[in-house]
Amino acid sequence: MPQTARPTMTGPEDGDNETSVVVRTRTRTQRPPLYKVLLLNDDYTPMEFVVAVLERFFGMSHAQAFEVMLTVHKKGLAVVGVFSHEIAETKVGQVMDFARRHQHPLQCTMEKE
Ligand code: TYC
Repeated sequence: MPQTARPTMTGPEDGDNETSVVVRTRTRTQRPPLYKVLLLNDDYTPMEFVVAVLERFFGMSHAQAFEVMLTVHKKGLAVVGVFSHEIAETKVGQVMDFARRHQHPLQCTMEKE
């Protein structure tokens, strides 16, 4: 049998019916949700204890801590920090433990921002 010579073709037009498609996938960067940590007022926890809590667990200066404590005292609550879920949970736990160990009814909670 005589061999039939054919020109060599490669690539998108080589007759294999393949079509090249450029696919661009949009990258949507997800920011992790943030949580507000709230300190609540009560009638019994001493002011200086609250100030100590804000200095110890939220890295506030004495003046800043005193100011925030007074805000909670007057308004009923204040946001004392905004954190990732894990850090917020840790802060709430630390404050609640510290208050319980000192037998103060101080309440600290978190809520999604
Ligand atoms: N209201 C308290 C008092 O008069 C002081 C206080 C401030 C308590 C802030 C809790 O989160 C608080 N001793």
